[in-house]
Amino acid sequence: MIRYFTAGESHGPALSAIVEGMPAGVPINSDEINTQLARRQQGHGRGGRMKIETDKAEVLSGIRFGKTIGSPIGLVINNRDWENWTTTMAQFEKPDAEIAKISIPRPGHADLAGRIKFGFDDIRPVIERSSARETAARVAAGTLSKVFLKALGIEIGSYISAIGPAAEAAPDLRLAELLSQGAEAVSKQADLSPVRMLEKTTEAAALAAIDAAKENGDTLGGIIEIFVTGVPLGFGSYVQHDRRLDAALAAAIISIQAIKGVEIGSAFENARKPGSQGHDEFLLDKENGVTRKTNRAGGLEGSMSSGQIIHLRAAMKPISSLVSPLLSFDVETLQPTLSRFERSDTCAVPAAGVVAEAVVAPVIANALLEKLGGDHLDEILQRLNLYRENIRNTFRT
Ligand code: EPS
Repeated sequence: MIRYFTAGESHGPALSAIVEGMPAGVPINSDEINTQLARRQQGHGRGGRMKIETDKAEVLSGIRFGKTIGSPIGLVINNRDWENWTTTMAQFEKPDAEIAKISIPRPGHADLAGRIKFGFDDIRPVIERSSARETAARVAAGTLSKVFLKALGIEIGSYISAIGPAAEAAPDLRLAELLSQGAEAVSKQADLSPVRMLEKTTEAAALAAIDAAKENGDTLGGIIEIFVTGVPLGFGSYVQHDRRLDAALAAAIISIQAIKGVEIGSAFENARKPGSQGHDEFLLDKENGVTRKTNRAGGLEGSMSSGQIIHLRAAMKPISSLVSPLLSFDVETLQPTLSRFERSDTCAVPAAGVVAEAVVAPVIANALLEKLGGDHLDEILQRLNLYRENIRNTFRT
């Protein structure tokens, strides 16, 4: 099974990740991780930091001659901004220079609970590790699983359906066509847009909304649509809470900084409908076996993959570092005051879509490994093909 950890402070020397459990034989092109890191840096509404960084991952272990060798994969992404923070973030000797302590927590951020929980006399360490800068390391780590899955015919993609008040009225007409080519086709199309949207009218409204928010010292959240194509039915399990694939996917998405909601399929709309209109009826088809006209369940039934496209939706809150201050207080003096501004983005929803793809990948990869096992890509592909063939034979009439 694949496990990974990240380390690194936002303004420390580097971010790093260790990915353990990646099967051997997965071809990894050196550009693959960096392409995903560059995608994560894009998007209208990003702040000054993205002008400083050009994220590149160095691979320290686990890959030989362009293929994984089954051993832990070490990844490092240097922070170019570190050179501006060597005093504030000095690792050993406390510098002689006076370093201003931060004592005013930003509402909506980790600042207050982190400061009290860890017993700091300064909010700085909380800001450093809770920062969404950490998602660069997660994208690097998750890309390995994404590449592994792609080699097995399983693709992950995303696009943005809402930013602040700019929300698409209905899914773009091209969505079904793009998904029929595989979920990465959705991402490719979305990546052509500065807000990763498919629908042009919504894109224009989103760009205007971000510009207005920036002007007002405000921030915007939004909604991310995530798809996984090529997953056969029966990954995950209903037999125990920790084997449920829907729960694992929801947990992975919620673990992304600033994500406050996850929906599977059209769950919230379904909740307002009677059962007769809230499911995906089976249709038997001579050519394709079992088919459905709808995918309200988002490709997950009984906590297992249903064989339909997995569709997740994530709600990102507006970033909690605002130029326009919110009401706060000073933790040292207990005096009410306005929150301080920490350099940030106006909107990072497009980037969060790329992060969502990356965190979903190891969950799907693990569901696959749990079902089929295997230590080498070829062995796993053989098993998956046999499983797919068995499913096809079951439905052959
Ligand atoms: C972030 C604050 C900003 C963002 C950062 C997330 O960082 P800084 O304070 O250095 O300007 O730019 O995002 C990234 C650095 C990144 O790579 O995504 C925060 O507080 O979460």
